[in-house]
Amino acid sequence: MVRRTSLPREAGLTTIELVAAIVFVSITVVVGVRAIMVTGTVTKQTVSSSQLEQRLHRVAAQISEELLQARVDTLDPVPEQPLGASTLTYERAEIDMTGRIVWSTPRSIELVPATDDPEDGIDNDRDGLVDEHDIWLVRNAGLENEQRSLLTTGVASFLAGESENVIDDNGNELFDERGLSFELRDGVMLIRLTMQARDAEGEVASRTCETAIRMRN
Ligand SMILES: [Ca+2]
Ligand SMILES: [Ca+2]
Ligand SMILES: [Ca+2]
Repeated sequence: MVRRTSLPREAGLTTIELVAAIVFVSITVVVGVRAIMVTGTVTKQTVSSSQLEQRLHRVAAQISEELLQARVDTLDPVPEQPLGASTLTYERAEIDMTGRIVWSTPRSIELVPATDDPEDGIDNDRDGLVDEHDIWLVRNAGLENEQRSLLTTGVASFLAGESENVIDDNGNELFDERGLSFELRDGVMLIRLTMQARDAEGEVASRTCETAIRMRN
């Protein structure tokens, strides 16, 4: 008489349960990772109005602080009406080791199209913004040891109310000015900036600010 114990049957059930448990855990992990990825994407692409406002004023303050020590007669180009400028090169006052004021090597603030979204009227990188631009701060501009720092992304292609038609659509006496615009008027630099971001509803929000600083001689 062959005696059969219940051990193999119990072991078999345990194995099936174990496999089922592993599959369940794997699915849970995959779903969890996907949820994190989706959440991360939304966080990256959407910005609340107050966050956009804060970002706008932070960038405007950084640019103002940088230009506050720039010498007016080193500005290239001189950003006067009717075009102003969206990119500036200049020298800046700095304190050397002995406490004396010296002039820096050339620096520049540059507005350039975002790498993944060339200017063609199409949202190539599908972030909800069309032809958005970046602002770069460049130290040792044009020299072998040039250093580039990204100040911000999400700058509008044109300042709020302006478009590319050789008309001053927004009535500020500049023609077709960009999302970052410099204008020198009687020794005062006007810095205008329009930034954009997609909000949680998928709408493109836009904010603009204007800052004025007196340039040093
Ligand atoms: Ca584009
Ligand atoms: Ca885009
Ligand atoms: Ca204008």
